[in-house]
Amino acid sequence: MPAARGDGDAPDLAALRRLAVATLDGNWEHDHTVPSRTLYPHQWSWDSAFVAVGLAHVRPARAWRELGSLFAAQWADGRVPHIVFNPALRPGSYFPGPEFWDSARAEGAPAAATSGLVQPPVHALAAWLAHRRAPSDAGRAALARLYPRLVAQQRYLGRARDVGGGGLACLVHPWESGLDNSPAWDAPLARVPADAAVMRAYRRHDTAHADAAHRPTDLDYARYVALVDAYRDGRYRDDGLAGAHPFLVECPLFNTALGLAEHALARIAAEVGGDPGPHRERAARITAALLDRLYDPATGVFHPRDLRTGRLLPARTALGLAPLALPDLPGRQVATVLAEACSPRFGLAARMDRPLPSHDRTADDFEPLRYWRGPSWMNLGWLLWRGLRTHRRPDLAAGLRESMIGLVATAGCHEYFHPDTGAGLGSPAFAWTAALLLDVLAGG
Ligand code: 9WN
Repeated sequence: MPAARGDGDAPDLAALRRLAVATLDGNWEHDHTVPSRTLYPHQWSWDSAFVAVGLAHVRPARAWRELGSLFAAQWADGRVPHIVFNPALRPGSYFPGPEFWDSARAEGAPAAATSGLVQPPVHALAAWLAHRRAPSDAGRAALARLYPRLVAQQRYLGRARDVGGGGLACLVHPWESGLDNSPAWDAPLARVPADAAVMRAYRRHDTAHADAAHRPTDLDYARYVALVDAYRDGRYRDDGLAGAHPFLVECPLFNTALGLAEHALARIAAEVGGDPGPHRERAARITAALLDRLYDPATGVFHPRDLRTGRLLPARTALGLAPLALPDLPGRQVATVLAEACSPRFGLAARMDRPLPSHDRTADDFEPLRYWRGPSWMNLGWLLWRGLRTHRRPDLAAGLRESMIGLVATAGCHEYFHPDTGAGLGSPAFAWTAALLLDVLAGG
């Protein structure tokens, strides 16, 4: 049933806005927003950043609480954990839960139980956007409190995680990319020794709430578990990662977020009495490192680098389009990335006939139903939409915006959408879909 279609089938924008606000209100949990009441009942790192962007339009005080509660769980080394567990929930409400991560035994972990991994650092951008959308004295004070924490987050990623030594942060687990089972990770993940039977010892929570055919497989999960085991056994220390940890990759989307964070921090610094200069310099260095290490002139797009082999990973996923969001991406790369985005692989157009997919729809391993292996996701569209406006392509930005609004108007605030039909998939009341829709409706 259409969620918010008006007369003549045009989206009813006011109804859509109400639906988005109701979704965010329904997922609000004392000091944060859960991505989904069923599938993801705790607090997730990059979800909270996207949510803050949307909340700033309608519940600005909550936007600052959202970011504040996440950063209250920051580790002493600056890492912002990818999950902050809600102690009020019963054991088993998510796998892997707090007992599996065992963060209490790691040095510098906060009092709250958390995971030991990170997610793309989109928080400085979110904080800056929240401030711009709803400027207030309380917001400025919250921004000033967050600033040193955001700087510490960047320092952790830029130092402890620069395992490759080339100025980019490296990921130690596919969960850190936010695109967990993207085909980009297939080759490096396949080298992680694991047996799907290991999963008999655990109870997956996701497949109780979502179709197993849409989710990562048991073998994927066995490898996810093995990677956490390895990192946790070293108490989540990053000093011996090089040459030892079985999964080490540099991701274009993650490092785009790292660069965007420095651009945002430069503006935040100027606002709260800090020095924007070092942030601008770091932003320029990150863009240069992305070009140097992850851009492939043969494909014209960015690819993750596998630090175990030293090679670029060949899959052409939506990760490779993300650097378009960088304001200082040179014109040549803007043109080649746009050519890829507008090709039949991704189908971006001023009038889109299908939603933006998360993976090359012409690839053999494109799967329209399985999570990050094809379906359309609002956060990927939103990042690209921002890039299109930054690089002055209002025609394409308008086409993508219309497509994103159309998805929610037809299917509701689903977690992700079928890349051909636009049917809603995954969790039906998903927070970042609602939040980013609010931003898109407001024009960014
Ligand atoms: C593991 C919460 C998170 C998102 C990720 C998405 C999914 C978790 C899972 O859900 O990951 O972190 O259980 O599959 O891949 O991007 O942050 O919405």
